[in-house]
Amino acid sequence: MSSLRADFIGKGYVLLKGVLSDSMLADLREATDRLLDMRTQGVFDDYRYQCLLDPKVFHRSYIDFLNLETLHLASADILDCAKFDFGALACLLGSIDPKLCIWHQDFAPHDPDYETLLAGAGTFLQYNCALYDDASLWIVEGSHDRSRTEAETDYASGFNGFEFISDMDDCTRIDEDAPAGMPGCMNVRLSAGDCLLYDSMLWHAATYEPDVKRATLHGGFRQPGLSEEMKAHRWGLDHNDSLLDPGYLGELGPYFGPQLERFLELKKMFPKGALD
Ligand SMILES: O=C(O)CCC(=O)C(=O)O
Ligand SMILES: [Fe+2]
Repeated sequence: MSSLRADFIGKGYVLLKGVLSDSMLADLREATDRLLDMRTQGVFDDYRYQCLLDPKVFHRSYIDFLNLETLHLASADILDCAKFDFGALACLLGSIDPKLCIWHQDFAPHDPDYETLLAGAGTFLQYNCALYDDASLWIVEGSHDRSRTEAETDYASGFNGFEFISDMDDCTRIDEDAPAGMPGCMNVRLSAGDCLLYDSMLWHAATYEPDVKRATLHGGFRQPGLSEEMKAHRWGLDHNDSLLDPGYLGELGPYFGPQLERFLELKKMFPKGALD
């Protein structure tokens, strides 16, 4: 087994330092600055832009990013397959007010796929690739392939009834150190150009600080076949409708080209994606 894969399965994440060149960073920042301006103008008011390949915001640098060899080869190593499925591309943008994305695993114990997802470490991954220094994310290392501990459940239950993204003030009334009070947690500090590949079954949380500019590319890959097997792995197929007519994207490149073909096949099979 490659050491990247062993590391990923063991800890639930791998940090790739400096995967974006200066010129790619500059191009991507040009693209995401437009998103941040749109948010300032009130075009949308979310903490993320979900479909970066949408023609309203599309920029060629996103295709260059999706063909980035280092990211592709590391993902192939971790997933132990040369070709894998693409799970859409979003951008995390922080918030205009102090917020906390509360502690969660992307799928909770009541989800029918929960146990299978815990058992599937190394078959799927999600990434946060930072265009600006980004210390938003918190994780509990090693929590991706085991049941929740009582201490974790107790701490998280302090925030029961809270919105997924809540006012930081409300959270610090529960725990003045939130999110740092979660047992065994650590803060992930990404420098611009770093990329964290992680298992979305890790306990994770994120702080959104208005004074800190954030534009972090967020997407994922999964082994072929998982989308057919499990609803949880159909994330992204329900949106991105513009990709059905992808001429506007131009040249698709060696990695993203075949991934888009397969994405469109899956989208036709599961038009409602994970919402089915
Ligand atoms: O903002 C982040 O880095 C994490 C967001 C997240 O965990 C989610 O949307 O499920
Ligand atoms: Fe999450």
